[in-house]
Amino acid sequence: MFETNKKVQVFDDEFGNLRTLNFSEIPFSVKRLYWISCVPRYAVRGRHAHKTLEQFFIMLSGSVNLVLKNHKFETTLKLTVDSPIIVLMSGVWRELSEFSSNAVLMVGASEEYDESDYIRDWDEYVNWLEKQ
Ligand code: T46
Repeated sequence: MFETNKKVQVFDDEFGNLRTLNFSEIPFSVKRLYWISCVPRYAVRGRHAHKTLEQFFIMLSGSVNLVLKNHKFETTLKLTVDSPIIVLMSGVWRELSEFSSNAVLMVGASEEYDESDYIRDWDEYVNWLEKQ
């Protein structure tokens, strides 16, 4: 469902923080980056799954709650700048909530944007899962 074992190099000191991720750590070719910020506290984002898209999530600032689930499993992760990078496989439902006011989430994706890859309805998602 997801992996958290990717190595980030940390060069934090009294002059600030510098962290690096080599794309060789990521198990897919990165075709797209996007980032989410200025999310109001009441907002819930995501609420969908991807049929094929794989992604990695890096919290650049602040925090957010990330729920990952399917019809049999559910977990909630609180992502902060010190959390491991989350590599998310395809076929997982995700919901993002409780963005802190300074939250900036960067996402790397295995494909360019394609709305037909999204399943945005839970019942449709469960039907799709059962056919896999
Ligand atoms: C995901 C979570 C974490 C584009 O046109 N191109 C893009 O690359 C993206 C990511 C979005 N859009 C458009 C589609 C919608 O009109 O931006 C609008 C907002 O997208 P969406 O409602 O999908 O936003 P989130 O935050 O619910 O979901 C996004 C990603 O779409 C999704 O893959 O896993 O962030």
